[in-house]
Amino acid sequence: QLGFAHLDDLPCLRLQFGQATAVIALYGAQVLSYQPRNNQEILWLSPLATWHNQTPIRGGVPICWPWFGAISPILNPEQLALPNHGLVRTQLWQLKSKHCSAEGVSVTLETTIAYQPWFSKTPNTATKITLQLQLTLAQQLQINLRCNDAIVQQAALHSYFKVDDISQTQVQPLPLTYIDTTCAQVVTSKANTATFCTEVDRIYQHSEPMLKIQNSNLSVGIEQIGHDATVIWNPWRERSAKMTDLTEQSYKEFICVETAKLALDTAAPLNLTQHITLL
Ligand code: TA6
Repeated sequence: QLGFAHLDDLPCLRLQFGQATAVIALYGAQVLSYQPRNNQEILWLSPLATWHNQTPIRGGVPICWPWFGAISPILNPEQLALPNHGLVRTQLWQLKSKHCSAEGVSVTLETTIAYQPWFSKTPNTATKITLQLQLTLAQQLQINLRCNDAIVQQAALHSYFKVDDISQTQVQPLPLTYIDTTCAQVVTSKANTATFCTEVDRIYQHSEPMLKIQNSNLSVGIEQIGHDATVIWNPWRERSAKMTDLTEQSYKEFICVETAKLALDTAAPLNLTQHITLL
């Protein structure tokens, strides 16, 4: 089944397949909820999330495109003030198609954006780029992001997963080496498992195709296809206190496991898939 829903005044689509439900906002094509069975929420959405005044929604599965994070002064010598995580989190997407069958329910959302690459030296040469996000609710939740233009681009599905207690949460298996973004250093760890007792902001290159979040009462599998990196993030207490759309307790309730394509060296069409499964 497929229906329209509103969260406050946010236009959303609601998908249902058996007991499973998913909600996706047209603003940012952002998945906000995935419940594989009644009242078992897998994703985390901030109680202070807002979408007004061009603010990205805090939680769910934000789409980062065509760059991830802040474009650093090295990549962006003009140091233009460009939004963190790209341009489409605050874009209104349109429902392009829908499909319901015995195997699942699927919607495709599309947005077209006039885009001039941040590294372009030629003024006024923006071209129109179309992005598609396909969301399929079946035995698992499948998210697929595609851009058929072969432009230099990064992308990430910046998923926020709900946890009972961040200090009892583990993510694995991860490579031993990662970039620690909190201190801009490459770190080699002895364990292939991430645990959380302080701020964590890590970029893992070449991570396993299937990751697992182990929480005190449930396990979630995250399969990634077409990605070259995984990002793990929890802001912990001090950093979240500076963020207006997180409560004091929020950091205890989520872990971001983000599947990403970060290499800037290829100009191939983008095709990223993330499958989320309750194990
Ligand atoms: O993915 C990790 C990260 O880039 C962090 O460094 C942190 O800034 C986070 O994403 C959230 O970014 P946002 O733009 O949503 O506030």
